[in-house]
Parts: sequence; C-alpha cells; structure tokens
Amino acid sequence: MFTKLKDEKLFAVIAREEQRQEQEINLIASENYASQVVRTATASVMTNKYAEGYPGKRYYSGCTFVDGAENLAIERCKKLFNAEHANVQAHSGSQANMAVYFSVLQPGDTIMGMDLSAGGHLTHGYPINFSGKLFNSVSYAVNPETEQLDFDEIQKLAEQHKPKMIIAGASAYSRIIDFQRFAEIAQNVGALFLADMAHIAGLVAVGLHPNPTPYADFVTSTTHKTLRGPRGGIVLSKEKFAQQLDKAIMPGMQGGPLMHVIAAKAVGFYEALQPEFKTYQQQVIKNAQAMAQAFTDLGYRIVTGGTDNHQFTIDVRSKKITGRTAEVALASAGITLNRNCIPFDPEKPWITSGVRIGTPAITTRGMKEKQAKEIAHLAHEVMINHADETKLKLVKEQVKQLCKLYPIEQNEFVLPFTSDFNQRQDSL
Ligand code: DSN
Repeated sequence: MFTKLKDEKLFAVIAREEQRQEQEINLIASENYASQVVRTATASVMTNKYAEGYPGKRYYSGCTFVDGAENLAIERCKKLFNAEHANVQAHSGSQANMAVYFSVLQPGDTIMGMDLSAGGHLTHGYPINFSGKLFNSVSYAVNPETEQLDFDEIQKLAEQHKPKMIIAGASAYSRIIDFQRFAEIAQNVGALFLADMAHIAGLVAVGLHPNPTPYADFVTSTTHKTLRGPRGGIVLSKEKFAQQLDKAIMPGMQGGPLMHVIAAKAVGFYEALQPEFKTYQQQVIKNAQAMAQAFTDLGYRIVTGGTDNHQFTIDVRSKKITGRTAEVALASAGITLNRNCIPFDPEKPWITSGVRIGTPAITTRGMKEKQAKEIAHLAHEVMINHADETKLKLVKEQVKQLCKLYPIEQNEFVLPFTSDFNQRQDSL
C-alpha cells in the first residue's frame, strides 16, 4: 500500500516548517494558525471525492456525505454572517472575487476599487491582475491628510465614471469601513456593490466590525485570516443573485470543489459560532492597539494614527530604513511580517517605506497586551540595529524564549471531538 511509504524527505520539510512556525513570531496580518480540528478535516478522506455540482445536484454518484459537509458549511456560514445565500466552493479569495465579477459583469465594464498602493487588493482592479485586464478599472485612494477613506472623493469618482460595480475592502487598512456609506454611493450611481471582507471576517462574525451583508449585493471573503479556518474562499449574496453566482463558480470557473477544504470550512464556521471566538477577536484588537501604541511611543508613525482592527502599517522612515530592510532584518531575528507601501509611498512596491503588522496569529498563541508590547520592543531593537548580526542573534534567542511560553498547540480554542463538542452548539 502507498500509505506504508515513508516520504522522509517531504515530511522532514513539513517538520521544519512546523518548527519554524513554533519558534517565530508571526505578525503577517493575513495569516493565522488553524485549529487541529480544522487541519484534521483538511487532511480527511473528503479529498478523494469528486463532486462537481452542488448538494443534491451533483454530476457524480457517491456524494451523500460530501453533500452533508457542504450543507453544514453553507448553513453555518449563512448563520455566521446573516446571509441570504452562501457559496462555499471558491478555492480562494481571488476566485471568490472573480466569481462575483463573472456572475454580473461583462468584459469591458467599469469597476471601482481601492488602489493597491493605498491598501487595496490586486483583484480589485490592479492593472496587471485579471480584474484590471478584463475590466475598465478606476481606483480610489485615501485622503492624503488622514490616510483614511474619503467618501466625498469616492462619491465624486463614482459620479464621474459611473462604474457597474463598486468594491469596498482592503488588505492594509486599519480603520472601520463604512459599508453603509459605500452602499449609498453605489445606489446613487446605479452600481452593484461588492464588499470584500477577507481581512476582517473574524471581527465581522462576532460583531466587532460592521457586517457588510445587509448592505452589499455580494460579500466575499477568505476563510483563513482572522476567521481562522482552512485556506479558501466564500461568496455571500442576496438571494436574487444566488443562481447566477453558483453558475459563475461551477461550471463557469471551477470544476470539482475541494470537498476536504469545504469540510474544514464547516469546522471553521462552527468554531467561529462559539462564544470563545468573540473573546479571541476582542483580544486580537486589544493586542493590535497595544502594539501600535508601543511603536508610537518608540517614535514610529502609524498610518492613520492607530488601529480599530487586527492590523496596522508603520512608517519606518524615522529609523532611516526602508520596509524591505526592516522585513529582511526582522525575518533573520525570527519576526515574520511583510513590507508594505504606506499611502503615497515615495518608494517602489519592492522596497516600500512601511511594514504591515497583524495580531491574529500571536493572539491565537494566547499572547496578550504585555507580550504585544514586548514584541514591539524586540522589533524596534532589530530595526535600529539591522546591520548588527550579534544584536539580531540576541533578539532571535529572546523571540524563541517568548514563543516557547506560548506554543501553538496550546491553542485554547482546539475543540476535541467529544460528546460535549457536539452539545456545544445547536444542530449546526
Ligand atoms: N495576500 C493577502 C494579504 O496578505 O493581505 C491578501 O490576499
């Protein structure tokens, strides 16, 4: 049997990755640690099944149980976000966005999303992404003074360009997004409204960020960021778009759905429906605010001046370095994050003047404000001593020690498969 084969090389690589995750502080705002239960579902026999179609209407036989998994994922997802319709088959956030465009737009239509350099996403109309190539893309930025969304400007652009669709949502934006205002602007110019909540979905799920679902025609998300499920995408829509949307995904864009990932999405949504998930998200925000304050106290400028959510971007120019230098030095000291443009960045995207910082992953490890501040101080040590190998080694040791105190496997939210587990929620 193939299962008896020991692929030592590959599993050695996985073991090294596991060790890296254990020993490094992860500040990448879009990453998290999925629970063992989510990972168990991802590694389950559901990976063996072809199930093109939707529950009850498949192009293959033998789908009884994968239907069960997909129905659970759909129902839990709808409940979590109070949605009329949910499609849980999108393989990723990008494909979720593509599915929305393909369900209601024609090539050449005008779309209007946030500029990538202001904090937006590639699939919101970036010129070299499919969204910018297939559609006529107009971008809105942020206010140069406040670095926040400028709704007067967005309204003006919308009136000028009359887009067929307006897209709200960001990859690097630390403030509350007023989805209601976006919906009003869209309505004023006769545009459809898509809210991409990939970064903030976990906060939305527990009411710590306004839910776009009541206002938007479509809502897309990934499932692995603050939501802490498996890697993948979802699309929510108003009932009137349900058929078009489902058709755009299958047969329009995708063939067989990833049933193991859909099963794991069901688990992720189940976890997010538990009361502990709100406590976790509250701590994510507290940690981000504590860390942002610590960086401010150390003389860094925070883009927009602070954060309302799980992330923020710091301008590192006051320490006479670039985002890229900071990212590389921090990585060598065991602190993982990504360089990021600040709004109207004078540096190119490969270099940048900032780094983006997020707290979902450290919070999953159980870290609180005290550790968040400690991490800011460690990162500061690295940035001001980025060329000093001895100092970097010293910080790396301190990082390891801190990580040892907060092992990933001690994730308090790992729910064991017990009868108690089954009784924790209603039949979902
Ligand atoms: N790559 C993701 C992020 O880091 O925000 C967005 O898709």
